[in-house]
Amino acid sequence: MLESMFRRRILDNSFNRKSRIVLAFDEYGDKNAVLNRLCWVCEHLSEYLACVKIGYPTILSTGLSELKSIIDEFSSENVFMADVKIADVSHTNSLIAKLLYEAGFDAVIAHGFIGYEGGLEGVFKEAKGLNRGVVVVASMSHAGSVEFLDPNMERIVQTALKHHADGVVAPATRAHIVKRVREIAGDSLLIFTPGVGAQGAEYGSGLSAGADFEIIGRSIMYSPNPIETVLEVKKKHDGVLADRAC
Ligand code: NUP
Repeated sequence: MLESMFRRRILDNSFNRKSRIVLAFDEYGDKNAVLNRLCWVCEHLSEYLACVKIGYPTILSTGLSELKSIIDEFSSENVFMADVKIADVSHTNSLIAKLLYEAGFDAVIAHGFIGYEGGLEGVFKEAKGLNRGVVVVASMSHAGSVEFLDPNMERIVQTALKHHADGVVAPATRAHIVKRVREIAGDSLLIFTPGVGAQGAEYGSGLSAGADFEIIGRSIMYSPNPIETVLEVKKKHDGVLADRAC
């Protein structure tokens, strides 16, 4: 199986910038203000980031075509992931993924609970055709994830493995889940862990549990000094990675 362009690009960025941070960009509201803020991130913060993850609040505020122009401007240096947690039937999923990939996103996040046949299938086919990435949600960082997602987490990870997803999302807020995902997936899947900072888990807790990346949004974006906060997070990460290497 060929390494997808997304996997190669995010790992290169991570290595070159010594960063395990995926910035969650969820700014919303006035279109121009949001686009300007994204430009600011790309110009001033991205040298410390492995990837910029853009979510619904931003996409719905700016529209895809205006977002595309920013992604085009900064894509040679940056990796962009669309967090729209695709969860429809295959045909619709395929259209959503196609539009996002055409807008320049390197990867999309899709929900794993929908299953492959007639569901995730459309996302994977689109990704394969364009050599882009797919990251599957296996478990979530909020408490309610234990109701329906967590009992099926292992099967979702198996599906992600079987269909050569690039990675999975698992919660930094529940380290045992991240550890279990790593046991099942080995190095075949990248593990992205949200929940650190604003949602309460400590910086470094996802990496300590075995993740590759921590997804961090508000605690950086709403910090009075985002660059300082990013450097603080990186320092924490360096400590955890040094411990992990022992
Ligand atoms: O389980 C998940 N939890 C979560 O918070 C899966 C996600 N994709 N996210 C996203 O991660 C969420 O939508 C937001 O974009 C980011 C976390 O941001 P913050 O809580 O650090 O601000």
